[in-house]
Amino acid sequence: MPKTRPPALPPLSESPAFQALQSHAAELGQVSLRTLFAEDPKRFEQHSLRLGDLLVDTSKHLVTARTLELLAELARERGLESLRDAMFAGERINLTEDRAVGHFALRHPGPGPVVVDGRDVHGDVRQVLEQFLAFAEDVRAGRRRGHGGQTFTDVVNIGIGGSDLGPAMAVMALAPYTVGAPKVHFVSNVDGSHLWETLRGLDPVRTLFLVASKTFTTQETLANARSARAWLVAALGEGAVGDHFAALSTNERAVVAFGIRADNMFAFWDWVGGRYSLWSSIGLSIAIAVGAQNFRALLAGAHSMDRHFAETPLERNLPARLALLGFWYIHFHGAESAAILPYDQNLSRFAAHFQQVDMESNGKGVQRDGRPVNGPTGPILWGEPGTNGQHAFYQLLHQGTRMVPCEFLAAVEPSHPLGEHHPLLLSNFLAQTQALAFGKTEAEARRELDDAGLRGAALEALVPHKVFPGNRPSTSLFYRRLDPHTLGQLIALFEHKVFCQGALWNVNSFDQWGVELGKALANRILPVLRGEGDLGGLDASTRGLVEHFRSLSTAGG
Ligand code: G6Q
Repeated sequence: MPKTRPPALPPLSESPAFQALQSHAAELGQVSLRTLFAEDPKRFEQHSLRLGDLLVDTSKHLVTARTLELLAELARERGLESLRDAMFAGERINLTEDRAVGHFALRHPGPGPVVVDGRDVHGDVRQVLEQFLAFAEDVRAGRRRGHGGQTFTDVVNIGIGGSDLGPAMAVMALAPYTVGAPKVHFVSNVDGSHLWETLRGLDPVRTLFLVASKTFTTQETLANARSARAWLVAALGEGAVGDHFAALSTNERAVVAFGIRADNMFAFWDWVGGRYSLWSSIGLSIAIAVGAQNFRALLAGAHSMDRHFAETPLERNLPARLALLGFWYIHFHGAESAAILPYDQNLSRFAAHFQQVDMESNGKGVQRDGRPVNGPTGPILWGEPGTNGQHAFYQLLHQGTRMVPCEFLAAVEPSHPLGEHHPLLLSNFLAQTQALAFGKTEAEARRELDDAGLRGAALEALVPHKVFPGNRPSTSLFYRRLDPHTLGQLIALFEHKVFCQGALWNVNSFDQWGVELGKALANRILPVLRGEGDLGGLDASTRGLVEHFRSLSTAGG
């Protein structure tokens, strides 16, 4: 299977569609959302998209129908559609690692063929899926037991990055579907506190460990896995390891060398990128938490978004719409960051997961053909669930000096109906999008203060503080309820959004060379911390820090 050749794209500034967008942006100028809504009574209908029960309202954006046309033109000019088609054809679009990008194949229900890298992978994918779902069901039903014959009450997933964030996010998102299942914990950080605090209170007899590592060489994961193994062996003896450890990996040799039985290992493939791997056996923790049927529904939801992405014209295409709007603010409004704000407590880790997916995929300064990019690329992505964020950082969103485009997520039906809680939550979600978009003018602020009885200098002194500039764009994603199918749709939607933006900037969204240098340097510093190495090779700052460590540390001193 040949690699997809990197296109020789001109710099954005020389692209005709980009230039047309520049003129258009100048014409639009400082147009306000108040004006855009006043001029077009059908704006909501025209600017919102749907897929099943999922409504995506993009009307509160500083764009017109013409802006969207020009953005779609730009996407075509940058080859977004052909790159998308190449991904779905299983081509090696991850050029620097010479790999196909096949996470879509993991959620394809069949019938096959589903071709990745020139091979029909459908049979292999289904076989491993059935194996790990059967394992999950056995654990849940108590058919698979620990060394002493007891059922598992706790499952600890040990992994980091893509082998942690996606599954941890999904297990939390689907918490209402986990009733009666073993409790699933996630340990990722090499900071011993993470494992220690997790294991404190767990019973080794009833604890199952899943070591999730595509490469099975990751320093943090192996350190945690070794310590977990020692904890288990101290309580139950060496013979217990086989019954209490499973591995999710592509590296069978290393798994077996660690002492995990080959029949407790669930494989996947090098064409599954770490941050796109929750659909593979890396999702075993999710399957144990929610059961096989719900895991299948998660896959089905994602597949429905794959089909939408693959088949819908760019003008009505959800991932493309989100990507193009994000691009518009980065290039034409100087936006440097973007926020994901779920009004859905169970999506508390959604922003953290997409922080990795987005920033590791598109935080690049070099194009696919090796030339530097000559403009901004991926945004700084962040977010916390509402309404907590309102009492923390929304001040900056409303009245600060930066534009932060926001993506709100909310469910029509609550996961837990509890008195008035859900209407309260939703009224806050809707109010925030309104306040961001339409703000409060000086005249309105003055009138309000006047109504409150303030007059003269006291009133004038407060007016500027009470003004909300508005024109702060947001997308609202409003779905029926956060069930597995919907979660699958949402995750795939944001994955493909990142893909589209990568295509616009012509960066390889599927490698992550930027994480390598720190790893290599840590390996060089480790012996120095142990007191084995020579300080001479270190820069003055790092040397000073190491000396401070040595002077205070009981181990080093
Ligand atoms: C994700 C990255 C990275 C990776 C971790 C864990 O796309 O590749 O976050 O998932 O470094 O790697 P292993 O699964 O190999 O331990």
